[in-house]
Order: sequence, then C-alpha cells, then structure tokens
Amino acid sequence: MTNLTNIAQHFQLEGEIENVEPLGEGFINDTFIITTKNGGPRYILQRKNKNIFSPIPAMMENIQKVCTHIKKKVVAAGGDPLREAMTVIPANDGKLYFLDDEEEFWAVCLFIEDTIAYEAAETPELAYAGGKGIGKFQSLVADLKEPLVNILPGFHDIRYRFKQWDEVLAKDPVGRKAEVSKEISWIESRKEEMLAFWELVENGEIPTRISHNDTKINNILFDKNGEVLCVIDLDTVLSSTVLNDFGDAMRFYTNTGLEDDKNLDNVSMDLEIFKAFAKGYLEETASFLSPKEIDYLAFSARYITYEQVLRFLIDYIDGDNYYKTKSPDHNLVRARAQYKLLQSMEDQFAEMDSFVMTYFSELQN
Ligand code: GN1
Ligand code: MG
Repeated sequence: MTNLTNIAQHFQLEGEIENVEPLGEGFINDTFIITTKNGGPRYILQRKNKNIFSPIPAMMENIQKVCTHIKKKVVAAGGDPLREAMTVIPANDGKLYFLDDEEEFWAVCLFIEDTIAYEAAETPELAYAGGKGIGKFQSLVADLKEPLVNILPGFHDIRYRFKQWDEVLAKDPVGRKAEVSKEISWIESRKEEMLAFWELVENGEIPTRISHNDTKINNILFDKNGEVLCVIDLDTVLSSTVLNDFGDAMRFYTNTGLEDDKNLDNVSMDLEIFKAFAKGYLEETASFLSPKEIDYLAFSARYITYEQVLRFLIDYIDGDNYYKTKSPDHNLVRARAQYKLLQSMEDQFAEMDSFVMTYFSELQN
C-alpha cells in the first residue's frame, strides 16, 4: 500500500506532517487531507487520474496559469490571494507534481480553512450565489491570453462522444447492449439537435473561452456569510465554450433528486433554482457574453445533461471503466436519473429560455 505520509513529504509543506486521511468521494481522483503538527496549515493531496487527464504535468501547468492570473486580480482588488484562489504547492524539486515509484502522479494544494462546500443547492439564494461565483470565475479568466493545453480532448464535444458511442455499441464488450435498447433510443432521437449546437462551437459562431467544465456546487467554496470565496477543482480548465459551465451547473443545481437516484419520482428540474442561478450568472457575465452565447444559454443545460446521460451509458455498455461505481448497474441508474432530469428540462424549456432572454435584456437597460 502506498505510504501517504511518504508521498506528502515530497512537497514543500510548512511544518511537520501529523497525518494524511481520505477526503470526499470523487469519481475520478483520490483525495486526502494532510494535517501538520501544532496547528500548521492543512493541505489537499490528490492522486491525479492519469488515465483521464493526460499529460498530468500539462494539466498542472494549466491550473497554475489560471491560479496565478486570478491571484493577481485578487491582490489588485485588495483581497486575500490565499483564500480567494487556489494555491498549488510545488514538490521539493520545484515541479507542480510528484511522480511515485508506481508511476502515479500526485499534487498538493493549500486547504482553505473556514469555508463551506455544499452538496446541493437547497435554496434559490445559494443558487444565486453559485451563479455569481461561476460567472465571476469566467470573468476573471476572460482576459487570460496564455494558451492552455487541451489535456481532455473531446471533453464536452458531443461529436467526440458519438464516436465513443458508435465504437462501444459496435463492440458491446460485456454484452450489455441488448438490455438497453430503450436507453439507446433516447440518445439516437436527440443526436441531430445536439450536433447542430456543437457545430456552432466548431465553426466559431459560439466563441471559445476559458471554462471550468465541472461546475457542480461542491466545486465552489463559500465563506461563512454565504458569499462565494473561491472556485476549486481546476483539473478540467480548458479552452472551450463557457456554456459548458452554465449547463453543467444547471444539471447539478436544479436536480430535485440525486444524480444516481433510483426513485425517478424524486428527479426533476427546479425552475426557481434555474432562475436564481441564471440571474447571478448573468449579472457577472452579461457584459462580455456574445448574443449567440445568450441565445444558447438555456439550451446548454439540456446539452450537458444529455451528454451526461450519454457518458454514463457509454461507460455502462463499456463495462464501467471510467467512473468509479458502487454496484454493477450504477452507471445505468445514473443514466436513467439524468434522463429523467433531461426530460424535465425539455418540458420547461420555454420558461427557462424566456427567463434568460428577459433578464438579459433587463440588464442591458
Ligand atoms: C466527474 O470526479 P468529479 O465528480 O469531479 C466528471 C464530470 C462529471 C461528473 C459526474 C473529469 O467529476 O465530468 O460530470 O463526474 N469529471 C471528469 O458527476 O470526467
Ligand atoms: Mg472534478
């Protein structure tokens, strides 16, 4: 077994290590918290998933570029750069990661104390604050001109996902395809409208900007007054469309049930939460988003939720190689629950869209 203290010792930590313990249940990386003796700083240690993010050193450079850029702005605004931005802690050799004997990549960042991370957007107020947080993150990085390396080719690119889809269906490696014919038809019947949207990104009608790409609510730290302090988990920062961030947040925030709810009656889209997040988000971004981005803002919720149904189904048919799962049908349960959410978004789409359009024009006046 990996000796976590030994791994942690390879980083430039302040103080002596007291212990290293598991933290949270990410689907992709393994996360630990390092405590140092005599009340010294705490740190987050992560084993980064090299099968997904590739190459890890470039991912860490991307993260560092974004953090450095945000820190400069926080300082200029009189804020605290150690609390309002993530701080990457380099290894003893100055690299942003440590490669162990088993060829696993590890990285450390400072743990920000006295913050709250929510698991669900329980109130419109919280959703509004979350919308402001993601909007502000996007506006802080909007003028970051240094290019980021694309360490996740095709991440929210539906054309790429359809390629994976066709391949996995053709192979059917574990014989699960026959039992999911209904689910396959959910995907096939919406293919064209999803590709039509993505074409606008491909041909530049929807611009490419720096986006976070994993905007669930627990990737934002709030302070004790309910204000957004800092956006974390920057593994997926990419140059893509910022609509990914709005859409992914809506997939997460508005769900009245769980991402893997077995009881589909629990799952639907909460329109009030949608409106509250959209309000906060637009207040921070209306000044720089293009008309086309506004046109497709509400649709992005459907796009990302559809993509998530597709990704869970691909992984199910593939035999569960991507997401961590807790039962053999976990990915299928997730796909069904996300599909229920997608249907609820489709049913309420006219209201979602008209809210975005109306609030955006109010902000223009
Ligand atoms: C993964 O590991 P986590 O929970 O941060 C995934 C997201 C999915 C999410 C589903 C790199 O994020 O894209 O939306 O699971 N991240 C990656 O909950 O694939
Ligand atoms: Mg993540």
